[in-house]
Amino acid sequence: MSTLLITGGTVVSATGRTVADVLVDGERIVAVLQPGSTLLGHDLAAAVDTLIDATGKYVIPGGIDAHTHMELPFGGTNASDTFETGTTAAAWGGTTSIIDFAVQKYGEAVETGLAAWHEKAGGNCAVDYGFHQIIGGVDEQSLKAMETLVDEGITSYKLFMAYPGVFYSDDAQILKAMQKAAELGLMTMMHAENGPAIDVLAEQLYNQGKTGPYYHGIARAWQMEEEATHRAIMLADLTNAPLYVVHVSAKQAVAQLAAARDRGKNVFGETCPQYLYLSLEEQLGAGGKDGFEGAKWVCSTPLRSREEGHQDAMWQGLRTNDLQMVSTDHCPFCMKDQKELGLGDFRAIPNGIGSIEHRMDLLYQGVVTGELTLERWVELTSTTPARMFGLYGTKGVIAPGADADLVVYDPAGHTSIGYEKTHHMNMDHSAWEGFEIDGHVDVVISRGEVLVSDGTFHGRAGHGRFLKRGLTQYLS
Ligand code: DUC
Ligand code: ZN
Ligand code: ZN
Repeated sequence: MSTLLITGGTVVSATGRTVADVLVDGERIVAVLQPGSTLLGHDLAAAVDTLIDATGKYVIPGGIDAHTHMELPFGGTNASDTFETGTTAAAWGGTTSIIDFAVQKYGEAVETGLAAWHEKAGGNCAVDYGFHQIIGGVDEQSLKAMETLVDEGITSYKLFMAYPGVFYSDDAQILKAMQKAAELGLMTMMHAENGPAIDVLAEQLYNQGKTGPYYHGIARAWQMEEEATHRAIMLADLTNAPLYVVHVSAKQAVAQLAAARDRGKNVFGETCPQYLYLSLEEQLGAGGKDGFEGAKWVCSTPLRSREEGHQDAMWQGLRTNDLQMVSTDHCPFCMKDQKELGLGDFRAIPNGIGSIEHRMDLLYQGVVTGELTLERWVELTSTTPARMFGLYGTKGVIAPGADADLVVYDPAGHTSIGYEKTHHMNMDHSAWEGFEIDGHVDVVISRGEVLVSDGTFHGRAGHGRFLKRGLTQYLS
């Protein structure tokens, strides 16, 4: 068991900041100390195996990305990051835990889908990992199978109001699943878009010759997100099931969440970096309405119009806690052979963007520009994900007894994002090409092991362990 001391950094939590030393023994944090303190006469700096000087830097709990899709089968192909490449990229970016989505396909047993996910991830992750369970076919069998999820450490499951014929659940199925979830204490995660209506709009656009990626954003209109968000909230209200709406991008959907929260409901929302920074006009429309460049940014929910103010509403929602978290929805696809499946038909472009490596940096820009406080940055990227998904205490906090998942972040550093520069995700492009970041992930530690330091990766596939999660710790 090795020991490690981080000295002189500003330790940031969700509620404050203080200059302190952090002592790690083996996999755990054992003390947060006054800087330079000698513990019962021991010169700690001389006694530990590893000494890290964090003077002038922030020491934060490792990032938790609660929404990733490694190797997700989608649109006739698979998301291009394996658990090894995706979690390695996560580590480079200061994320030390992920929660990925195990998939139950329609017609398959939940247990089979879950076992397949354990098979893919086991022994392959560089950082710790947990699972949510996608229920792709709500029926008597899958409802029964939900009863065993809590014992498996899987305390949240996802339904889709979109993608008819693939993952889609209708209202009757959602109602039944939420009733079961309320009984079991499971968190219902919802992809809230009206899929059947979107498919009609998409077909109409295609038939008019509007076939480029830009029209993906037109077909998936904000009304489709607002309506589904409202419907999900009402079904959750009726069944008394806590609800977490994933990848919120429309300002009208945030308003629906805010209204429900104002009524005292356990309704939560997540947004993603792409909905804070990118837009329908600039990215989906890159290369013109009929160009194909925009395929890089085809994801669902879609990027929204900047003119309409959705991006500003996301930042505001993060400040007011109408949105509680920022996850990536990391679901990377290469342009070659993957996004290209949708050349001439935007409906066939696999949906997803790769961001796992950049979430901490991109959100830190919100601190730099004054959108967020330093403490809120930590809360949105680590502490709330831990609380929301039953990991808090072990993860999401710098305190004695917690896992030593720590990031030393240099606010005076700089990160130039680019495919040829800082890119470890298994993709042939970067959705964040050219983004210049004020700040730098200097050192990344997972359960006491230094994964990244001095611009070098020291981690390994297999270090990451499966996280058996408890029930949500966020309910009011
Ligand atoms: N949205 C995406 O962009 N990709 C995967 C699934 C989803 O809902
Ligand atoms: Zn989704
Ligand atoms: Zn997703």
